Amino acid sequence: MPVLNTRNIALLPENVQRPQYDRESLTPGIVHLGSGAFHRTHLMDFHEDTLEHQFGAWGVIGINLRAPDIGAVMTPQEGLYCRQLRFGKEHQTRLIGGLLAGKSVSHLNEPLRRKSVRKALEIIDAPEIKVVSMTVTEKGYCHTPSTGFLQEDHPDIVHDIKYPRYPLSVPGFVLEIIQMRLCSDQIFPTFISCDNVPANGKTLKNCVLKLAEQVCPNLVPRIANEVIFLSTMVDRIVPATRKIDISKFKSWTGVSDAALVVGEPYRMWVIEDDKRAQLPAWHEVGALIINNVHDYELVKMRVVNGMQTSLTHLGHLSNFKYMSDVFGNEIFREFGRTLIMKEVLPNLPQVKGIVLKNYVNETVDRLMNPAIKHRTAQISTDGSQKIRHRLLDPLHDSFKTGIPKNGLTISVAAWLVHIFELGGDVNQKEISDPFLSVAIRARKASKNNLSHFIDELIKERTVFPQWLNEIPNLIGEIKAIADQIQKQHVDKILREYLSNH
Ligand code: CS2
Repeated sequence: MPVLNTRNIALLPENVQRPQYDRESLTPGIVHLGSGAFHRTHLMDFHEDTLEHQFGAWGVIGINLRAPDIGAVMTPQEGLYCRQLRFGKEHQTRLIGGLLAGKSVSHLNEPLRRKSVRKALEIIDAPEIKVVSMTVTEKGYCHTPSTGFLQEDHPDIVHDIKYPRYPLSVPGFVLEIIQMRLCSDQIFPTFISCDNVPANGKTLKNCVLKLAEQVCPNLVPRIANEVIFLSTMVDRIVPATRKIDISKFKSWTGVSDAALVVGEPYRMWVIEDDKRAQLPAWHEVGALIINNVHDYELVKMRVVNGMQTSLTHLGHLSNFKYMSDVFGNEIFREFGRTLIMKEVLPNLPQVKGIVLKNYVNETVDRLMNPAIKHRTAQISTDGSQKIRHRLLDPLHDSFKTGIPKNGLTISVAAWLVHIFELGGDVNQKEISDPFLSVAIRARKASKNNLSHFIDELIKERTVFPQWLNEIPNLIGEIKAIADQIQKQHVDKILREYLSNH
């Protein structure tokens, strides 16, 4: 079967949208760290519109510091891939031309890893690279979720303090780029964070500065004042591409695309405004460039991600495979909607262009989209890095303002049962979480007793803030609900919740 590449574009069906610019004359201007499905479906889609609207030297090189090996996939395809937007039975397929190549730091063992890290760094050091954007997941920042500060005892950070030229971590990688640019006396690229981490740009900056204090303390003031770290809010639901998506594409087009990505039609991108940054004309094609990106982040994190995280654990524990199955169930769906409307919305800021109630309903519709096969196991992955911003912070706010909070308590209890189950199932490979070893230890220490396990786990300050223990009866309430969830009474709990609202 022919592989998707420049020569084979002509084989694609006519209704596949093609790049409306001269791809031959596209030269690199951006490096993206973590060019996975999300990047290729979201940022690259905005970027493709931009290249068509206002062409410039803004080709993108994707660099993956971790698996999957994007180089292996992208090299034979010359950077080309298709992104498919799906709703119901409809799909709209677009060939994306803005990605020029993929490079992976794919060797796990030294000295090959060191060589490939240096090669990746040299690509970024080229003066034409003006932007380094990233989607490296929450844990990529190596910060402590409960505080937002660099986890200085993180093994990758410990390594990068010792061997800063061959970094393992994202903050280490960014710091080395900054140092290389200083050495060659070039201007710094603008770093753009696009992960679901609150104040993502600021968090990255703080982590890089903290690392710099150890590696090159004399540079700290320059980094603090001169390097631009932009925060963004990104939104589009993008599940991992399945084998069946790739094989259906093959039978439809007669062409094989191993880098195919699938997502929903909805998309939003809000980027922090910094007049010093030199960026492509993303604002011309729908990205918002504004000052208060934080408010948009908060709204998106607590409504979209909050609803996903609440329902993903409840759904996974109830054997739902996909989020659309969870949202196809009226009890689960209405629980999600009510929880956000009643417990989360009252504490959110008003943001321009978003009517909060409509936004919640729209989110529910998006999550119901049966054409998007987003596995509950996928969203449950790395839950320990997500629950602080998605569930615990809103819960804290609801205590402070005295609004109902029972649905959030149910959602936190569901996560605790979920991590309890994970901690007891050492053979499962489906869901990973950097907190798993703590959960395994806590489970052993508690002799498999859920209530004792919760006591043990909640002591972990990296995930759980102190205030949880200070609110009278809260832990007791969470434990009682967790016990009910463990006894498979999720449906009953949600029905009871709904009958009280
Ligand atoms: C999801 C997000 O896996 C997850 O953590 O909650 O990827 C989510 O689908 C996106 O943030 C939506 O924009």
